[in-house]
Amino acid sequence: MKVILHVDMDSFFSAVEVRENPELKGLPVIVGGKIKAEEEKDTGEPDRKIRGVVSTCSYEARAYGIHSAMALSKAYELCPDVKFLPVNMPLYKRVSGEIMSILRKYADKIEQVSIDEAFLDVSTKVRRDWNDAREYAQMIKKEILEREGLTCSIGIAPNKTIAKIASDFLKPDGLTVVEQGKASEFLAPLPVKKIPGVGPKTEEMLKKMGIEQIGQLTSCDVQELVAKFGKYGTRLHLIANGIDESDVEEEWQRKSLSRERTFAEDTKDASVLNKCVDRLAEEVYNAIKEGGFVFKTVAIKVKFEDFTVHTRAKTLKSFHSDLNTLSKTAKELMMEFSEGKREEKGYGKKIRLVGVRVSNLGVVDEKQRRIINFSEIMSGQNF
Ligand code: TTP
Ligand code: MG
Repeated sequence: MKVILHVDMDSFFSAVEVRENPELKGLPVIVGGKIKAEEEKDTGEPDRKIRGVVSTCSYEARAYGIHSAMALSKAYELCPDVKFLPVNMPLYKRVSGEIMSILRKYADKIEQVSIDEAFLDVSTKVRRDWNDAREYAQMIKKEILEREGLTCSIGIAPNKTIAKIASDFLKPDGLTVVEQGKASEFLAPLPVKKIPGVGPKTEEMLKKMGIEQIGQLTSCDVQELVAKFGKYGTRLHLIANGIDESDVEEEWQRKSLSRERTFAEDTKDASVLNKCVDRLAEEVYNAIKEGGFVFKTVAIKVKFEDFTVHTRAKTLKSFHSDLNTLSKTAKELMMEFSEGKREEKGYGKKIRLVGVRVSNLGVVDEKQRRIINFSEIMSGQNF
């Protein structure tokens, strides 16, 4: 039995902001505007003149008709009291990484498809029936809620497309199971736009053909769909019939794991810097442990008060997975920037941000008793 889960976080950016600012709980909240650079200070003041669009909003804001991609000015018109927060991408990326580490533990295979959603193949984890699958998903929801304070919606189905449609079926905090053999029954009454990839244009064209619900696609002549949409026509017909053979594709492109922190006040204090490196190393270590990774390369990043960025990396002879090696290596690398040396090198500047990264990641394949190396590439991007 093939069991696929699609997990999608609820009103992701705004849910994270509400978590960080509990006084916003229960209020209409929008996150949007221009992307806030990591170093920009958040004024906390709603800037009604701000241009840009809503990235997302809380479900309380959605009750006013506000939605993603709406102009901020329009959102304020609909709800003058709405709380506005600028996009804080580094924060959401970090939370996303933590959520993906939790999900990874539950999956045979995982494919992250956006910052807040992933497909999980859990076929070998769920052995008995679809009730088993439901309980498994409840465990995942519980862990995400307990550890991250966030809710998600999950769809469970025999294939990816139905799982995705199912996760969207009940939101927020939903759980929808579509059992094998019940797919077309589940899909039939849904509007065609629920099929991933069907945008307003396709929807309009289908409407002209008299097709508004997914069920109507099943009784439609495939040739007619192919004539209108080419190959995608065949796919539409298959999906409507509950068929999708695509596999969950593991993200072998994962190359590094990192954590970084900006100090409240720029510092030169070696003990503060070392403490910070230790803490970051521990956070990275937790992510490694949860993901079941091993690492070969440790790197640190330092951003000075003038925003110049320097990185130092060391590749070890073999794979490691322990905290001691990680923090020891990171602190050794940090020595380069310790006060004496910095002055010598002409740096002599205060530090505003420190980051710790591991790359050259592998996973231990217990069956074959060997380490599968993700990639030898060490990319300097997206530290
Ligand atoms: P979504 O999962 O589409 O939306 P959501 O998580 O905010 O709400 P829900 O899933 O409960 O319906 O997108 C995930 C994040 O991506 C979202 O929190 C913000 C960002 N995003 C944008 O920045 N612009 C957009 O137009 C959309 C749709 C999302
Ligand atoms: Mg979402």
